[in-house]
Amino acid sequence: MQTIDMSSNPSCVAEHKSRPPVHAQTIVVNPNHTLRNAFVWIKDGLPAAHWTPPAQTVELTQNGCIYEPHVAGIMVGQTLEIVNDDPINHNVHANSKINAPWNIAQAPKAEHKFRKFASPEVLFAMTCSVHPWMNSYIGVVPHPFFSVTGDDGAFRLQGVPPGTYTIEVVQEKLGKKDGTLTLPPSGTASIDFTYGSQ
Ligand SMILES: [Cu+2]
Repeated sequence: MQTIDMSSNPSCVAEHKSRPPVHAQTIVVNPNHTLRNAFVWIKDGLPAAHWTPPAQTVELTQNGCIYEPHVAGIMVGQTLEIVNDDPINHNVHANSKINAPWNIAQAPKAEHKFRKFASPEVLFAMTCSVHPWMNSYIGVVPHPFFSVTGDDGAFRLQGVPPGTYTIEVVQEKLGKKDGTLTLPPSGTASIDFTYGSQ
């Protein structure tokens, strides 16, 4: 991925004086040729149930004019906690379509902001109205069975009841794929997804 050019904003550049160059995270390929930052969730097949969101917040931090993490999952009704660690203004814009979109300014080192999402929505972009290179993605899920692939390309969904499920993976640039997975009454099951030529 290309190095992000922050030269239009010296304050952002200053934040990176002692850091390595920052690259766009549109597609991040791990050393083992797997994809990082792919969002994986159970799209269909769960029994009808109300899943209570955890009290723990999901944090989205603006640090050096970059969002961290780049991709996050959150449950319907769970709190997103937005943090500005930078000495400059940011403006967080949730580009959601099912949930009402919002746009909030956050001053340097300001108090944290808190937002919740009322409806499932996988996946939408968070952008910054001040810094065009800033983006991250959020998946809002009605249950706790979601994951974001890490530096080994793997995902793990734990505590899933036995059943047959549609598992969907969503990558911001490469799009969506799904597959069917049957989980036996005890034990585990696995599914692989591949993008590009095979
Ligand atoms: Cu910004």
